[in-house]
Amino acid sequence: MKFDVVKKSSNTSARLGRLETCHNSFSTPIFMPVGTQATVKTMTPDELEEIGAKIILGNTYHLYLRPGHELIREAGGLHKFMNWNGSILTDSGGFQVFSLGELREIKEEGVTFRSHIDGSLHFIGPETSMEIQNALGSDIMMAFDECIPYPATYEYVLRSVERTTRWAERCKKAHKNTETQTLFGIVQGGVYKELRKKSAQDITSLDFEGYAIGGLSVGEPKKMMYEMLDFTVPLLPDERPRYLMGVGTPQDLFEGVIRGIDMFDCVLPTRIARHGTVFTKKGKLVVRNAAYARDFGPLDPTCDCYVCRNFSRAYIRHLISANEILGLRLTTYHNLYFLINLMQKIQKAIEGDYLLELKDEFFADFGIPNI
Ligand code: PRF
Ligand code: ZN
Repeated sequence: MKFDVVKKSSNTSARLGRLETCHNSFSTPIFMPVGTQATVKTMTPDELEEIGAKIILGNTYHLYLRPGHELIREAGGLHKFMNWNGSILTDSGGFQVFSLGELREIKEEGVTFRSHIDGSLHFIGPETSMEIQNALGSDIMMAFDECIPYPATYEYVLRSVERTTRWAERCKKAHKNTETQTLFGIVQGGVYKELRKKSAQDITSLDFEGYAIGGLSVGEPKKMMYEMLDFTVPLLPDERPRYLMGVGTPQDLFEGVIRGIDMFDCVLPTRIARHGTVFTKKGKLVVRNAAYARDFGPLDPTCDCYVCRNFSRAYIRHLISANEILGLRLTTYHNLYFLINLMQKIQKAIEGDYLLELKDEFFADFGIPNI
């Protein structure tokens, strides 16, 4: 992997970057659609390419359980298995396993958990996570970390930060395909500045090719998340990509980029799409609502995506009401296009150094209070 900062914003911490993997190269900041089960739900790889997606996210936990990483290795890796020729970043399984609650047990060695599919007993630790991600053949792999829920006590977060560092060291040692696969470290620390600092120092001292900020957007107030970013991002090396994990509302994309984040992923656009909610320039719109039964205009009159050029709110509402699969495909396509297109506008705004102006305009239209 290669990463270059191409241009810096003069009045924010935003930067325009260029990231190159073995599969493609793309500009940052970038939004990564989530493809947990070797598919971005409802989207074909051709459609992803058409909307300008360059890198998607896959999940170690899910693919290990089903269909199994050995099967994907046999298929020639995840890219080949799902026929996606762009880049893939895989999450380590840490976060997904920790989300299981009662079904898991954390020890120094790793995490024992029960499958959400059939209740069978499994173990993932730093070494197994690396082995699985090596088998999947993702372009960017994530270290196996412990993501702490909010709220958590200082003592608990401290112990977990120390463990995440020990696990990160073990990940570096266990990572095999260093030529073709890049490993990112993850900074934790909850909402304690002191622990964020400790985690950032410990993780950066291990010298990863990129750094993620984990443990945010886990229930803390938004203001607190932005404060943590203000504090943590400057502790990361300037010349390496920075990834804010699991964050990606339109507001968070702007606030993250302004604070120096280069990569984002979030299930939000695809998840709300499947519940009949779409992004528009004027904010979110629940197209499933009866109010749109006779609205023959596009989802977003300012959007030039395939869906907005060809279908009406009334038609899409009808598809969703009738439980027709196409409804979910169209809302998903539009929502992903919306965020990817927004990121392209953000990239241009960094290039032309008018990011804050774009943000003010976007927030005003979308209906986000600008502090
Ligand atoms: N760690 C990992 N994956 C994640 C997170 C984390 O902290 C988050 C937190 N927002 C989302 N996905 N490994
Ligand atoms: Zn559209």
